[in-house]
Amino acid sequence: MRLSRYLLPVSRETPAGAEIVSHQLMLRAGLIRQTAAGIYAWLPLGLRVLDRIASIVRREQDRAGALEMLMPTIQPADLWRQSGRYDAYGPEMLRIGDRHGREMLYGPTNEEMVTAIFRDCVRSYRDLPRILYHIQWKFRDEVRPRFGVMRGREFLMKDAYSFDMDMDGGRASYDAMFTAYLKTFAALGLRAVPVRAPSGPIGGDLSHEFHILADTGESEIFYDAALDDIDLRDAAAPERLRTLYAMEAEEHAKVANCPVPPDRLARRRGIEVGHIFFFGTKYSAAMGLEVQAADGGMVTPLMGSYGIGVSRLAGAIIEASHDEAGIIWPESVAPFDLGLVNLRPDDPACAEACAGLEDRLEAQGRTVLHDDREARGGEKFATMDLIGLPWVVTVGPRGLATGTVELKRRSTGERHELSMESLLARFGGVASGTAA
Ligand code: 5CA
Repeated sequence: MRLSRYLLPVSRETPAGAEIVSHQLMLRAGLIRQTAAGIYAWLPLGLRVLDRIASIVRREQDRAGALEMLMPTIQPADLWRQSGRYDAYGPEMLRIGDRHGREMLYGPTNEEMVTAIFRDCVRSYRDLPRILYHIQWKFRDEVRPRFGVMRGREFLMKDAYSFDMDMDGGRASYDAMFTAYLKTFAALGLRAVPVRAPSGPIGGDLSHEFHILADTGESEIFYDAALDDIDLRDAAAPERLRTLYAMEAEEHAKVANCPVPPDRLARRRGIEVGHIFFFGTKYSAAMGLEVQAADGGMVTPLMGSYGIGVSRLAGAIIEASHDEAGIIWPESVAPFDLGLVNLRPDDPACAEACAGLEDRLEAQGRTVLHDDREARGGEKFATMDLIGLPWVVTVGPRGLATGTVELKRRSTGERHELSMESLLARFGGVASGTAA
């Protein structure tokens, strides 16, 4: 992609009203634009990141056996009357009337709708267990939308819903999602701490929030520092993470005898990027979902719901990975794998070398943002640092004379000269975006 044909409104100035670094950087790097309080348009560069985050979330849901579907954003109020949540939800729900005067709403979540759909599709125990999910926009009329996409009013969520015949099945679905979440966040280059959340009347430990540790997080977390040493690639990691102590400050304050010795109790701020619940028959009973069991009797399935803040993750990743110069995208979600800076677009040899490199890297499955604009080198480097592509290749007349280009790694700043052939070999053949 040539930058001269792209839409990348970058800015040097810290935008007014953006309090945290991820919000500032998302605006400055031309990823998003606010269109109303808590509502954002995703510009071309931002959309690439959002799509890559969503596809990692999708991949891990699919691997866990969940089935993707797509439910509408607009829902009839009657559905929510069946569960009793229409009035209970309060002013956070955006209520809409259609031209016939029917009461509608913009969905803040989908328990009611998925339960009604499942109820209408399924009759027998043979159709269970199932986990259904979708990645869809939600609307919550937050009192105080802030921090950009972190606490928006319109936001993209992955929400999954499990249906099981009994408690053992319900627990297995919950565990499968728990493990899928750890894999998802690890693949996004993040270390997430599963925090036990109060689970209401059901009790037990069947609700967890997943937090990314960052100083600007809205929550405060107390946890066993042994968590920091767990290797996520270890097969036993999910079980250890589930059992080690981690609580939000408010819950931690209620714990009479904290099992963690004071010198091992870590206290950090966190951003909630995922939340999973097991709530039994709460919605299935209210909405009349019943299936026939093997013995002929009728059973009300047990359900859980599992959310990930897909758009919030874009901000959370930046909070966890940036420096004074800008964003440092993990390779798995970077909007382009490489930046290509032409220091002298007016020099035919440089222009030809860059065009050739762009084509060949793309043919090898790499995505490239090629800065072919007439602008000073310093400005181009600053833009590349700001938008945080993992690798930047610089081509100039001096290097070309000896057949070399410069390769810089954004995360460490380390740079070295290499031939174009070694560059192509280094970024060859792999579609996933990891350099050798
Ligand atoms: N029905 C359940 C799970 S499917 C549910 O809605 N859970 S939730 O309220 O915890 O939301 C799930 C995730 O969405 C949160 O963990 C958070 O990452 C994200 N989220 C919630 N509210 C917002 C918001 N206002 N802006 C951005 N992301 C949000």
